[in-house]
Amino acid sequence: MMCKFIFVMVGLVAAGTTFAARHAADESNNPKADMKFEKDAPAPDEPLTLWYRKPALHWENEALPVGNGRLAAMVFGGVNEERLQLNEETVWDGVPTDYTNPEAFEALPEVQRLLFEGKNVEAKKLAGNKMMGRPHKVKSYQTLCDLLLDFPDTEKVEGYRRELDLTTAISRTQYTVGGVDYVREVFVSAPDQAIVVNLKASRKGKINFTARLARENASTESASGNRLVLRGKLGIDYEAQLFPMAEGGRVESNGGLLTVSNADEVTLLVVGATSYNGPTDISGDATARCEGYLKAIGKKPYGQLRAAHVADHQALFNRVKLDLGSTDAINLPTDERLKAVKGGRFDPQFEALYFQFGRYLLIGSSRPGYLPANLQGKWNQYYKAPWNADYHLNINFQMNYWPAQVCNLSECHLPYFDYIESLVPFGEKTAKVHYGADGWTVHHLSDIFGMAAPADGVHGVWPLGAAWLARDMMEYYRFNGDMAFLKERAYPLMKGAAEFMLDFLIEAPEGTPAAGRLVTNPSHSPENFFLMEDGTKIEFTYAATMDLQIIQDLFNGLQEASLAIDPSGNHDAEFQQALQATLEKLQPVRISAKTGRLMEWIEDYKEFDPNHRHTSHLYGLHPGTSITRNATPDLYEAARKSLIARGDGGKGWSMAWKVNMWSRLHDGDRSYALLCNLLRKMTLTNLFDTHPPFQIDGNFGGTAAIAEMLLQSHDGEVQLLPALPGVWKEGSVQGLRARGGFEVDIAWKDGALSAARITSLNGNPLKLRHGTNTLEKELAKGETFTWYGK
Ligand code: FUC
Repeated sequence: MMCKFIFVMVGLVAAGTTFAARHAADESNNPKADMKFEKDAPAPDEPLTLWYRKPALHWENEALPVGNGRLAAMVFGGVNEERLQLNEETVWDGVPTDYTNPEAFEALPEVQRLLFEGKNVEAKKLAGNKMMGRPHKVKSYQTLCDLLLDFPDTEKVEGYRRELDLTTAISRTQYTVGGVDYVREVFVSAPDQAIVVNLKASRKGKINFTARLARENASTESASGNRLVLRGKLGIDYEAQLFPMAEGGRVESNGGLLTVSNADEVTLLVVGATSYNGPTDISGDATARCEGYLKAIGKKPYGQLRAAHVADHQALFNRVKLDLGSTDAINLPTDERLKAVKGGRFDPQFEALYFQFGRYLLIGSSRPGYLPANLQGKWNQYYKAPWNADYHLNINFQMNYWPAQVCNLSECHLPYFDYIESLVPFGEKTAKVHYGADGWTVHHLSDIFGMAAPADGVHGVWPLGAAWLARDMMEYYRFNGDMAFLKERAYPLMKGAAEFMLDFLIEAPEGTPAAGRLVTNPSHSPENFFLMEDGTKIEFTYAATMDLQIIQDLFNGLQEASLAIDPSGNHDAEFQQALQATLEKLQPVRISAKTGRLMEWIEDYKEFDPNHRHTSHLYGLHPGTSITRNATPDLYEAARKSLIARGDGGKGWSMAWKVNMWSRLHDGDRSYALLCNLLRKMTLTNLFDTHPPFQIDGNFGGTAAIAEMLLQSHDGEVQLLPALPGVWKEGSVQGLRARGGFEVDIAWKDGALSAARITSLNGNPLKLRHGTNTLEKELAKGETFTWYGK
């Protein structure tokens, strides 16, 4: 098919306009030209490729992400101008800060009394004045800089295609101008810690461009070896350096502008670093770090850099394969495919692509030794990002890591735990200063400078963050069976979070619905408002259902951990007894007599917004495990009613959460309907999730949800195809991981299991389930077993 695209881009950048002024106009740095695109680009033969027939105009929904966990880039694929927006994970505004507020503890008893007396408005006012962190705002994660390439202007382009190959983690732009084929590849290497841009042409001497690094309030200069250097200071110092390697032609660098003339092939290495050493120390040497990275790379040829990068990426990416079937939609460019999906087209390979894209994003934004993925992974073009691209701890950050274990990316989980540990000293201080409590606590968001106090508004007075984060350490143990991790890292950290709870929990007085029971106070159900009897709209309360479920989950995890460490039951016995006694006295989760749903709050309040995006009170269903079909059938059915009442809408992450919840309710078709909502309503043409705006948790939650539809292991057994939708008639998945330490391959046909191949990683006993069929089996470590479901 021959088809001609003509598009006109408006708003050419006037020569001499400052970078700051242009950047303030947001997308104005993006490639622009009047250009004709002729001849269709060929469809790729690799189904795990995102590809397009035009350059990206907009960062958020069109540019393509590449990253190595620490550095990241968004690639536009322009022809006359290329914009690469670059990130380094520690480029945060702000400085190490003590966020605690010594007045908080004094106000606590009065706030608690007011809440127990039903004076929620007064309690909220007092808490807002006295209990917030000082300061109670964090600053933003920021862009490192742009790399802008200017090519000789052209008006006629043939065979244009830009793509992102998930299997190699390379973004490639190719086109033909004047009979010369140009290919540009961009990747971010983990082994070499650099952003690598390679430019090739089909004829010698045809590579001509200028390059510069650009950012607001930064200085740029040329340095030895034709390097470009960009430097600036927030609280931290940040720096980027570009080093060119050219074959043939001429390379010059003057005043921060690199000029390449008539080269045969060029590779640009961009490195970046800051002075950040950790939450309380920003005295590092960004320049020395950048120079160190370049020195370590030396003069490695492009082919060697590329091969090392691909091998490193594939060692992680290739572990999981998913085949849900295919249609000829596979031949469409990704934006057209998404449009067709939005129009209702069934495209199961697109769903598999979306699944693998989530895995790709985790590999690109979370690597051992570095910071974990924030609200935008590591991809952010702003100086003030939405929600500062921070770490939100009341669902978003945790959701980022839901796919890590089940999707066989255990290494990518490690930054999450390192980060949690880094919060402990700040959490200990916050527990003492704000609550007079032992242990550690964090509230609903954090940054890279140790924020643990209540932030933003009164909904920030929610000291459950540490408990939720800590319970995830148990998940790492459940999948990996790593006893050293359990003993040395998970148990102490979970114990610290539980110690805080033992002090924080308070007995509800006579006359309250929870009289004589232990409750959290103050509390709220993130970030939902209810209506009090007199019609007052408020979110501030005590004993929100989610709190109780998180505490139950954490304490049960500690009991399980203790038994794993010493099966005779003597490990940390006194503390374990305290946990058990507290669990017995904890306010139980209740079902509303009026609606048959799980009660979200201590009283059977009406929600202000019945379709609110958070489904916090169903935490026990997912990601928690206290609500299951077998163990708590009543709560399980009440949870179903609650989920139905909440509706099928929501923000990106909330839709993804609901897919996970419907999977736990074993309703494959409803899971699929919600997955379709996520793809149709909350997915941009570059497959980024949109809250809106772009927020990466929906991608990760969506990927985890697809895995959850195919495999579950939270209820003491490995369940095969627990929520398989009718439309996925035939398919297979390989390389998923299950709790207990199993690698699982599954094939199905006509909706029924064909075969499952289970490999034991730790020699634990295996209990398998498919529908009502079960099988128990002893497997030695490394042993593989095939089951046909009967
Ligand atoms: C929570 C959510 C919002 C948003 C923010 C980053 O506060 O309620 O929807 O996702 O995190």
